[in-house]
Amino acid sequence: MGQGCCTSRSVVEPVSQNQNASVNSITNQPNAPGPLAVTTGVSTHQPAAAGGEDKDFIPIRTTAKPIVFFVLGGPGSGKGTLCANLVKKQKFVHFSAGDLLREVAKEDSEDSKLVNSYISQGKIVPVRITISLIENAMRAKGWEKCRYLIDGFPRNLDNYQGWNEVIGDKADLKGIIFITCTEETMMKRILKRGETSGRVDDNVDTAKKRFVTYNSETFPIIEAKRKENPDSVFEVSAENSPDQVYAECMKKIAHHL
Ligand code: UP5
Ligand code: MG
Repeated sequence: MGQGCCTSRSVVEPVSQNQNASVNSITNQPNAPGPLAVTTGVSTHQPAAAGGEDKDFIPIRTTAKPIVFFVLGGPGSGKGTLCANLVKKQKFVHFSAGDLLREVAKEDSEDSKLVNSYISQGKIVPVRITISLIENAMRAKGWEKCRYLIDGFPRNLDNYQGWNEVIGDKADLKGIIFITCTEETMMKRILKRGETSGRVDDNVDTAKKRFVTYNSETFPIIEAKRKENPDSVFEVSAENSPDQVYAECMKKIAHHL
């Protein structure tokens, strides 16, 4: 399963100078935080006494929304590998939806049989299962205290609607890190990993089914997001070495961190 460590995060947004420490004046900003947000007037500089004016006092706003990036790309393209580097170097918290589901598949329950059968056929597990795993995992890590990479989700329109219904405005979704890779490279990587992974889907037949599902259901989501807002899709080629993939990704997302 993906891993990472939480860091206390403050979204620091200096507002105009000459404003006293007025919380209301901050929440009245057009980009005011949502219902879970906390606003504070914290500054290293002490504000002037009530009624006075202090030119140097700059209030700071702290939002209580987790920052989220979705990480999408074909099967075996290198989503998990890139995420591991982002965790190591940028202190993200990483959840692979596939890993969360594989944990469920190991249990002895009705859901586990269902999940196992979907994964073995390269099909997409019903969103009610996946979204609750993701939300629980984020809450267990501290919710707004972390910034998250959600790897391999959303995989289709239904997944995306599930996210919007359950999490939606409660998170600050920055966009999709979209990893591109040829099927030839992906197949080679899957089969190499399959020598030791023990994954029920790391074989030629299931990999081919995963490619079909990716092309017909996941790729259209990325295209739709790109059409809606081209700046919310951060495309990265995964044909190069993991270090180069990481560097290219950082160039694209750095200004969102
Ligand atoms: N590798 C990686 N990057 C490399 C590089 N730059 N150069 C050389 N080698 C590189 O990498 C794969 C292999 O390639 C590794 O051996 C790695 O060392 C090497 P990895 O980083 O693991 O690729 P990744 O894209 O994460 O591959 P994965 O197989 O995990 O992607 P999938 O999207 O197929 O799998 P996932 O686990 O996300 O989902 C599995 C199944 O779960 C799905 O098919 C579906 O049935 C189900 N699922 C859902 O139903 N809903 C969900 O929301 C999520 C999953
Ligand atoms: Mg993976």
